[in-house]
Amino acid sequence: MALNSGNGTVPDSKLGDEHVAVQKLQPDAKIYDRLMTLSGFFKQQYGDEPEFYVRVPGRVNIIGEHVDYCGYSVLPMAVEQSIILAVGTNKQRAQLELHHLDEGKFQSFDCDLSDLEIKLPKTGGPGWYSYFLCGIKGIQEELNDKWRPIGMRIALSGNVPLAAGLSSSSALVSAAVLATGHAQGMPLDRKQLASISASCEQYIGTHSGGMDQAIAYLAKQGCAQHIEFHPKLKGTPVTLPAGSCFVVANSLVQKRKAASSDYNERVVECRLATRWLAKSQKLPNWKDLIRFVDLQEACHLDNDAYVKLIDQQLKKSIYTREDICEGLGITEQELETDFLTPSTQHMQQFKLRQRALHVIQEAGRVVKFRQICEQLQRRSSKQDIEQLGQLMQESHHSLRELYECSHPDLERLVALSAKQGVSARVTGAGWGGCIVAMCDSVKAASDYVNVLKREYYAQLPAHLLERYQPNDFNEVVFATFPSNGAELFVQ
Ligand code: NG1
Ligand code: MG
Repeated sequence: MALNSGNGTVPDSKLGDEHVAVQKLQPDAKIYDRLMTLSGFFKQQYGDEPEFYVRVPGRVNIIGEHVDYCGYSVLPMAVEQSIILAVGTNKQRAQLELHHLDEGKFQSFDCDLSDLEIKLPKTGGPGWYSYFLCGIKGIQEELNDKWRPIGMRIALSGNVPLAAGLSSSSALVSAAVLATGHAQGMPLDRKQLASISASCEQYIGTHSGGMDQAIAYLAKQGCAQHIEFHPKLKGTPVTLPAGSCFVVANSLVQKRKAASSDYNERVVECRLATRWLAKSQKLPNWKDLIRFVDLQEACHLDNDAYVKLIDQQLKKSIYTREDICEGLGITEQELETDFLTPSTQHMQQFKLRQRALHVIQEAGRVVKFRQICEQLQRRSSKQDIEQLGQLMQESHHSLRELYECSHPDLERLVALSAKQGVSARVTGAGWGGCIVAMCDSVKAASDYVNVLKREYYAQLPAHLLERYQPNDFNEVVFATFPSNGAELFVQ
């Protein structure tokens, strides 16, 4: 099997694992049955065989929440749940055709690719296919005048829970990027595709960081990844403590991030806090500094000095628009055009100190978490494992108190966990979605899951029952093991 590298044809074996290799689909592959079902559906829709398949996983973030867009590292792992695509191309007709296996829920979509447009409704959030269009647009912009309008017929299916903080949206965007890149004959460099995916998901209107797309491409089976964004994207495998088992529990409170401004409000507060601090340090380019990490570098601050600076410069109480304009020496007009994003124009109040403290301290927790995992490789100690749990608890506390992105139902799950002696925290953006919990063994995880089934899921209040038909709950609370990043198969 050979891959088009853009400047010739390179055998797969020479590309190493920084590239997505084209693999021959083996009947013993874990994903085989799902792909064959999708292949049958593809044939039914389009009358012929798909040319290739794509699989991109969702992820669970173990620690490092709401820090990626500030330039700080995170520690996620890919989950087994994924988006899969069956793809056929058509060089004669630049048409995109999308059929979701779950046709009842996701309406089919088609459009002309020579005139690609991502339309976002004023309310209600974007249609599911918009995420796919983002991916196509990402590759189109990257290739620029090398872009060829090639038609794509797609069948897709996904089992990543939606709007649950497990990154179903980025799995879809990243899958579209991979399929389009391959159809265009691009070299499939994992880091490059991750960066393209992160930038183009912003067409949805969320000013997110790059965590989800990075883990979607850089994940390796069996380990979590420490992902750094600054000075450039880098993934380092982190072996989780021997015997530990991570459990994901979905609160069933859905949070459609793109349909609300909560996430972007936090991004805006972080950017404002960075500029406020930069101005206080008399940096002439204070207006251009929008990530905490850039200020940290410009002022050579370690984490303790950073926290001290925040403590000295940012007040506890709420900043009004007037406070911000006066402090930064800008007009309200400038605030709106240069500092607020389209979905945050309405903001009247800002919390700068609380958001800044969360980010800087959370960034420290990520580094510590990785260090402890590495120590545990050399000598296992109960104390170290307890410290990991402690870090997860501190992260949750900070997300609830300083970042204010928890939810009463998530709090119930975290409290039930604490009662079992299990450390747990909200994972993903929050305001709903999932918690991630760390158990000491597979057996402990299974006992813990049973407790949650009994005490949370078997007693769902009416507002959650409406959305969820109870079954055995295995899809909403499960132990999870680190899976592989993006994959491409041919038959
Ligand atoms: P989720 O909640 O999975 O969509 C979001 C962002 C991440 C990161 C986390 C919070 C997107 C695509 N992803 O994840 O970049 O900021 O929130 O840590 O918006
Ligand atoms: Mg998402």
